[in-house]
Amino acid sequence: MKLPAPLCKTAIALATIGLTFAASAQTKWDMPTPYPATNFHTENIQQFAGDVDKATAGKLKITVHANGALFKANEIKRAVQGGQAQIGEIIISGAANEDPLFALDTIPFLATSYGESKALWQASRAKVEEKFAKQGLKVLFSVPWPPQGIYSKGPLNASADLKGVKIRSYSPTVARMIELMGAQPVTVQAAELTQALATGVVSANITSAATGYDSKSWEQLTYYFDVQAWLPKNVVLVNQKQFDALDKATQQAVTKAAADAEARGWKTSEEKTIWYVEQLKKNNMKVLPPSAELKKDLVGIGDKMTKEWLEKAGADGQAVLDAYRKSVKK
Ligand code: PCA
Repeated sequence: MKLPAPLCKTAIALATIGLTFAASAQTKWDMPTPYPATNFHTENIQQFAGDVDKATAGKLKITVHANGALFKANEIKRAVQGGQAQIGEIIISGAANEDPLFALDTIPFLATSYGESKALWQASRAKVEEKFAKQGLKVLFSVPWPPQGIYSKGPLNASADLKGVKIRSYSPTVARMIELMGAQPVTVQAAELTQALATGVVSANITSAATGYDSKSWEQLTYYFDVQAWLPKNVVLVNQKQFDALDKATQQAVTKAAADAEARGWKTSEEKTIWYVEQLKKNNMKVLPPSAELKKDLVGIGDKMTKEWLEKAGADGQAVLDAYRKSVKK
């Protein structure tokens, strides 16, 4: 049937509106993350994206770009702030130079178990959220890494055994600790770690059993000292304007999936810690507790770093620290 010209035009216009509507009814977000696809943080995030997809019947599609493939670890935060990516994952302490509050969970021996780490997050969450909010970023959820230890080529009895050694660091706080050990910090992101070890850019490392496993530490390193010095946290941040642009139901779906991801992530992190340490042993790494002397050295460094942190973090920091200490009686 041939429509009269004016009607035909209207039909085309309506069809065009229909198409535009269909296209805008689906929102697509890119989500850069720094860690490998098989890491438990990334798997948790994939599940988060899947949950959002399901809850919104495909209205919000989040594509996860793992391993620093879309933006490198140290570029992700700025990309989300600038809207080049809508959502992303970072390690909070990677941003420690921007605000001392971001360094809190990487102070040695302040919070060393999952229970303490949870209490520290509860005491600091509101402040951390406020700091990110000032940068146009909304915190969706945060999940800790397993406790941190030291990887080395040779045995360690005291921190002096690492004097002058190039140790890989992932944040300004870790770099400060390495400096206080009399060693040389070299910043290397997780995605480049295997190569940095293979080429001798660094010959020791401070991280969890998880990242030791991901980077096949046993290929270059022999010892893992299970110091359990702190549990740094990752955080998933969304550009606030992009979040606000979603309809209410979609916002709620994101918030709900985020709360589920946070609960699931904490549980998996804790449960998988033992498995990760076992993999190091299976690959012939010597897994040992720190000697009394090494532990004493590191606790001393932790005390010094707590003081330094308080000087920078001021009254805000003191209040958070007091609340934390009160909750764990530490
Ligand atoms: N793994 C990350 C951060 C802390 C951790 O356990 C890394 O080494 O980069």
